[in-house]
Amino acid sequence: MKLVIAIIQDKDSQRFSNALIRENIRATKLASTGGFLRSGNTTFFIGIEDERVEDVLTIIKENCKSREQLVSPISSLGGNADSYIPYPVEVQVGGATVFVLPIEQYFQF
Ligand code: 2BA
Repeated sequence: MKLVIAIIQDKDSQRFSNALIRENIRATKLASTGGFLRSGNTTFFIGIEDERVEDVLTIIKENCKSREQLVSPISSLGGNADSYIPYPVEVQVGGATVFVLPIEQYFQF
């Protein structure tokens, strides 16, 4: 069994969630924040049998798009002068950042 951790953009979250439900794949969705943009993204925890990991990766690729995002000085201000960027910067975000971890033990009580 593996744990797939997928960090995706909020805009893709509902579509991705629906695709997982259609394929009968269980997941937990967490609201998260990117350390760089400091804007919201969504992190999915998906516990899945080894032989279905590829299916999950395919669903991620089909439902999560890469987008250009402009970082404005205002939105990059985290209340800390060190993080101030004095001009707009374009960054490419996503489609998804994915980690696949081995699961040592899995219980449901
Ligand atoms: P953020 O940290 O908000 O990063 C958003 C996008 O900004 C990144 O897209 C990347 O294109 C750019 N970026 C991040 N750090 C940068 C830096 N130091 N200099 C220049 N550009 C930078 P993605 O790479 O697609 O990442 C999307 C989100 O996935 C990230 O949001 C973060 O929440 C997560 N993530 C990415 N790599 C990660 C990692 N190694 N560990 C944990 N989370 C990660």
